[in-house]
Amino acid sequence: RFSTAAALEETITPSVQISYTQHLINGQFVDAASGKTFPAYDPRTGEVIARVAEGDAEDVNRAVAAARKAFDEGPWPKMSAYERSLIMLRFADLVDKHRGELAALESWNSGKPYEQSAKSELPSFARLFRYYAGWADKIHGLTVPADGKHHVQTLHEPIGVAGQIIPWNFPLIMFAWKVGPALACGNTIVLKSAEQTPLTALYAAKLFQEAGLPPGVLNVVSGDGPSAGAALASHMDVDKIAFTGSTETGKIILELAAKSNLKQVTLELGGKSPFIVCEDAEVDKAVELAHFALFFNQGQCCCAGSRTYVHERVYDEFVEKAKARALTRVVGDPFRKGVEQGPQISSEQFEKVLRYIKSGVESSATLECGGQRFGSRGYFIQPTVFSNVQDDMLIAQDEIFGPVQSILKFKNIDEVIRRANTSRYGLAAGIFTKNLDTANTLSRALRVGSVWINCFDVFDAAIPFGGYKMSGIGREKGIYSLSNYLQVKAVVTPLKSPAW
Ligand code: TXE
Repeated sequence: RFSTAAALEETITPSVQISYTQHLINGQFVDAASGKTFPAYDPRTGEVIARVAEGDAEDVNRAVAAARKAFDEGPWPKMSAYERSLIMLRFADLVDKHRGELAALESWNSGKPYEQSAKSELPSFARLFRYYAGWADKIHGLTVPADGKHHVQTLHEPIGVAGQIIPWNFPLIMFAWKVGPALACGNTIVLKSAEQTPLTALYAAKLFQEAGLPPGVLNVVSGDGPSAGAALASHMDVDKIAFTGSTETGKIILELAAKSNLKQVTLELGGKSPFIVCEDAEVDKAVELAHFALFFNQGQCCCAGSRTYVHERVYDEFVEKAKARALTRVVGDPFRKGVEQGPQISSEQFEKVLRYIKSGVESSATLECGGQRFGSRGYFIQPTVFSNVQDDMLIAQDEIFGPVQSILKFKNIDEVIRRANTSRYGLAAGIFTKNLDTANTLSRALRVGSVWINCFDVFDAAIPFGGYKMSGIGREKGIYSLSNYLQVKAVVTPLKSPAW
């Protein structure tokens, strides 16, 4: 039961004003140096909802200069860590206070269900900042037992100016994964939001000013990747760049960092994650979890379980039920209660997903359901299920980033390990089994950064996340993310007393 296409004709008006559309540089909202603006869209209709300052190299220069000054002259990196954590906690309280507006803005500009934004993503957003606030005053160096008569210690210092480039699929959550650890460690920041979703980063940055963050510590520039993004990645005064997006762009970022000042780089890139349903699986539960693993957030998740491997013994039943479940997925206006799936983010992504569906049909996978756009305007796509998918098909190899489930059959564990690991990606995997030996064998053998056993997409602030292979470099969240934003300095002092 898709929601009726007619229901899309009357869009629900979100209850929020778009108040912030300029760059935030040095604590001030300012126009682009060029005076240019670009449109932000409502993906339900393709209509323009705001015009936003369009940053280029000059705006990035200004933002980096502000961040540099705020780092070099302080007070931020020199402030007591406790004071830094209090500002982050105040920010989290303001996020709770403005949860409704932030969630409405997030859903309006990205098309994700409002209930998902308000009940899951905004609480996680505030939680992430509280988590990192907790770290701020718990970052210690070590005392080192070096040979000889020396007192040796390490200082864990902030790196300096962090450049951060984020994507559009989770605009606020990605903001938190980047900004949280950078601030906790005492860095200053220039963040470039995705051109598809510039609005919530500006709103959040405004709340940070209100929470008492000193000017220049967090600067937000909106604009395109090849202009503003590339200027940030290649800037000589940026000490570190963190990026989330496509593997293709990740390679460009690494190259720009190498060609400029060898700034440190962390990358969180694409995926083609296996979701493995073993022969002992309770099929109904496996179907529901595999459905969530793929279709959540319109299928626009880097870790989506986009290769559903099902053991031959339960395969036929699984395919039948996966199709039935996809047919009941409620597609519609993301502001309507009960809607599970809104539109894709943009016309580009909409076209890309439809191209992959076409390729699946042409490569003779079996189209079980869906396959078409949904409705006649905006970027909605029917939940789509393919069975009989083979490893060498494009739909089993490339990141589709849409509501398209590909089901593949396997016979035994060794085979599925080999096949799951042939991907160039290694971001995540799901395993569905009651057998502990099978779960242990698979979780150790799979070359991926996250393994979810009988669960999926568990994104606690303390759990590290990142990729093997071409899914990225480094880990975000948890204790591991702090090292992305710290330099280690060894300090050596001779010991004068021969006895001590
Ligand atoms: O990604 P880009 P796009 C994947 C997904 C999607 C595909 C393309 O498969 O279909 O990528 O999406 C900035 N220098 N993911 O084109 O280009 C850009 O402005 C510096 C997976 O949107 O990687 C944006 O802020 N920056 C992913 C960010 O990079 C540049 C989430 C991401 O855009 C740049 C999104 C350049 N030359 C897409 N070019 C995930 N891992 O979650 C672009 N950017």
